[in-house]
Amino acid sequence: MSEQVKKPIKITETILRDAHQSLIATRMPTEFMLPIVDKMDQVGYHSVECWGGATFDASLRFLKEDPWDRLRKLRDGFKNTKLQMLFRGQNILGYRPYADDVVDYFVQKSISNGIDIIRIFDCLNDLRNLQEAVNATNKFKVQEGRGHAQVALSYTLGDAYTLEYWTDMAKKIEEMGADSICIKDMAGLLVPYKATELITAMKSATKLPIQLHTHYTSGVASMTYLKAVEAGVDVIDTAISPFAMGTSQPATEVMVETFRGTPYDTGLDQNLLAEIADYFRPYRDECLANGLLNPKVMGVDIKTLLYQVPGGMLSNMVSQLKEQNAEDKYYDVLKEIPRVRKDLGEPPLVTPSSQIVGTQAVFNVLMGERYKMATKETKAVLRGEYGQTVKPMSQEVIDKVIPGEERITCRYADLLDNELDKLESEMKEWKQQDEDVLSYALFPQVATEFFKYRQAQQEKVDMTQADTKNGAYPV
Ligand SMILES: [Mn+2]
Repeated sequence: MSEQVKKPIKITETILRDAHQSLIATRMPTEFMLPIVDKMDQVGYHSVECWGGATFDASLRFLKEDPWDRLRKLRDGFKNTKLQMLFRGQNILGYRPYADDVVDYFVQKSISNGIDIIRIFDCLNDLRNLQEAVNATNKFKVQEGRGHAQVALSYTLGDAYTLEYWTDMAKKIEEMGADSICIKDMAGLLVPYKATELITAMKSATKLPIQLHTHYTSGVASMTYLKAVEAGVDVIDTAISPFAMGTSQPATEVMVETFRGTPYDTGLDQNLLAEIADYFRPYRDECLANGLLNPKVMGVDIKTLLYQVPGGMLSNMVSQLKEQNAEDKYYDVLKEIPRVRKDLGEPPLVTPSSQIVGTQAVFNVLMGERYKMATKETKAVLRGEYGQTVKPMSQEVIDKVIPGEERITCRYADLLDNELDKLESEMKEWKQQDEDVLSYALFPQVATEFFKYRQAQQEKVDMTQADTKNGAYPV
């Protein structure tokens, strides 16, 4: 790039979604977010990521909040800034594949309640699992006058993941009607000079804007952003400093300062960012004091780079081994993880494939015989229910784990009947808004508990007008 050509880098702020999901188990309540929204709205971010991922589950399960209500309140406050969410393709925000009618309706309601940009990913990078959500976004974009379908590729390393693989995917994403592409590096595996190669190659393959999302876990993230920006990336994901670094994103203020006075100058106001950081800093201290924020997740976890395994997956594995009094098997399992990953077609390791591969590796080591026992999820992957992997799965393992069973080669959701009507009939006694059926679809038990809680709260409010003389209170 010649020095005269200006290309301001755009910033997606993650404090209201990934930053607190990564550092404090997604426990930031809506009431804490709202007072700072007005100030955040003045910054001029490309977007604020604030919904989806684990926020939906955590709101209902732990915070006893209606996630739809959070979205509407944030939409009310952010008058100028685009709101962004993370969406797990055909799994929406849940843990099973849904029929297309549920995917469509969830996309529609996300947009109509306030989402602008939907970042859609699949743990196998099987684009067939993303097409319905992209189509739905494009459809409701026209209807609502708001919406942007971003397809995210889960970044990973391995023989199959060549520059040709990534550029080929970029072309396919453009063909499928997406508005932009994200490289989603959930484990912090993309190192700086590889970022130069990757972004250069992808920019030459597609005209779509490219956004880079990474985590600081392995310690290289801000250098990776620097090289990616020099190679032409359009948008980077950052977190305001009190909730940056560690397992979260690079700090917003640091990246803004890095590019100041260069052709990539973001133009964002450091004083305004400082005021926003001032708001979140005491909350960080509070989270450190109450244990919600563990100082362990703030450092550099170099094992992530050495073993190419996401940090969260390693800590799961350690606790699984501890439960079995088998901590001495740690290195055996570490060696087994890439073997299982190969057997299953070398998928990226991201929710849920990371848990499936990790758990199966633990089983293989502890049972003393590989695939003597296979989990329900391993079987489903081998049957093709999660989609197509980049490499073929091991025939030997298929024959051992699901002998004689039929394997699926079509898009799994093509086998599913529409299910909205059935879901609606199951939960109709609790329904207070259209969106409730979607909360129920994603988390049937958790949502039902929440609906009961909500009703009890509402009845408590009614209590003020209750017949106090007769003590006729709902308890
Ligand atoms: Mn992330």
